[in-house]
Amino acid sequence: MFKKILIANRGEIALRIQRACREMGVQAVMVYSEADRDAKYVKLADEAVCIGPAASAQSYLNMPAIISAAEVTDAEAIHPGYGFLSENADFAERVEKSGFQFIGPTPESIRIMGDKVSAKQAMIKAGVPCVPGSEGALPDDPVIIKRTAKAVGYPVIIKAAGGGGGRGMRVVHTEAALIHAVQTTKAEAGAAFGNPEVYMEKFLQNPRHVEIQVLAAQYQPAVWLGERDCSMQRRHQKVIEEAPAPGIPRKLIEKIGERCVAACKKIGYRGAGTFEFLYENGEFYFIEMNTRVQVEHPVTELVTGVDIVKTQILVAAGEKLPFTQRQIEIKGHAIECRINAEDPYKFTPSPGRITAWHAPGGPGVRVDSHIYANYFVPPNYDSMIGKIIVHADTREQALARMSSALSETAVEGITTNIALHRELMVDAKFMGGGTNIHYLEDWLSKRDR
Ligand code: MV4
Repeated sequence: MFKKILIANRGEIALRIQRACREMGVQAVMVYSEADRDAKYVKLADEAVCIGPAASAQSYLNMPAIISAAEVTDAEAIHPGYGFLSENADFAERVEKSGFQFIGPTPESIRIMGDKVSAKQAMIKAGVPCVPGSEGALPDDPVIIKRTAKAVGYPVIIKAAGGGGGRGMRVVHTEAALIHAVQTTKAEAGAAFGNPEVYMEKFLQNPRHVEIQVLAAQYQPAVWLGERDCSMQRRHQKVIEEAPAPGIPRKLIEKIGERCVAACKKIGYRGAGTFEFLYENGEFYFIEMNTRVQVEHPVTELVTGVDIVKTQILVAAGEKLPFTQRQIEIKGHAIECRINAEDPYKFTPSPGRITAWHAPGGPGVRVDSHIYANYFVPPNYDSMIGKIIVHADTREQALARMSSALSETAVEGITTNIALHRELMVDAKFMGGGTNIHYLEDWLSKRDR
């Protein structure tokens, strides 16, 4: 096992990784920007290195500064967390070329999955069901583009190969609008991602977002850890996640999970990964793969009992998975609410000093957050300040447990979305389970004020 790991991230996930290190007897080196200098998790680290000013581009995205910090502290491995450099294949490559272990998949896997066209081709080859669409990137010939759309059937969606997570997409309803949409998406993709390639898919009108968590060690079968339903989102930002996904037949999910495991073998995948699917009319359609630990990993941890972050570290150190597929059992139901420092109605960020913080507790309640009373939420980063995650025997009990946890949570000095979560936990449709990716935005647009 490693003696020392550098954590190349901030906030709640930096603390989450630090906790895993401590439990494993691994020293944790934190890197931090000037804006995070006073954070408690920085003080709690075995060592800490300032890597630059508040702006992410000069600190958490600054590859030479992070690699230098690993060199001066003699760390053996780098955990990238989520966001920032976590899915940057060039970073993973530079980490390895500098003699450190990247805690994640190979640069090659990251590169294949980062290009959504090659990711989809890999999944088709591996037998994972995908959304019907173009075979690979669209050519320039308008005749072929129109023929493809006709075969797929309108509406179609044009997506950038370099996009993902909702960036660089355009829905097209008619042939009259098709060629202009393809050209515009291409131009935007070239400018935004340095890759003008686009592909086409059938546009699914009312899907749910259901994803499969996997963990893989080299030379060993991968294991899938059930699914998460992440359909409650606003502007491509997930707000609530849960496991298992309500109302989806177990047999069907098992079939998809096994396909994901087979795909891991086929592509030589290592580490934690998430296969994202759209689920509509009883069918799963692969859309993207995430090659990092995700914000919502705790719901899977609670229903499986597996520590995903510790396992990432284990397999990066070349150890075997400490469990087999047969030992994975989904127990009960887990729900996560992301707590954001934002205006509850306008959703504008609400950074500033937290004057009071009372965390919820009790059986089945987990809080993943780096905040504390008198903590200053810097304006430079994502507005998520933590997550409340509950676990109970049934979904109904988990909803009640979350309502109770939210009601005893107090954050003062800034505004948060806690009130929004409290309303959603007692919303009849959400309580019924199975709401689709449009539900939250529709609900918000109809709500008073
Ligand atoms: C789609 C889709 C409908 N049909 N693809 C948005 C994020 C990116 N991961 C893929 N996205 C979508 N792809 C087809 N063929 C609808 C979305 C989509 C969406 C997906 C998951 C969660 C929230 C979403 C919100 C709007 C659109």
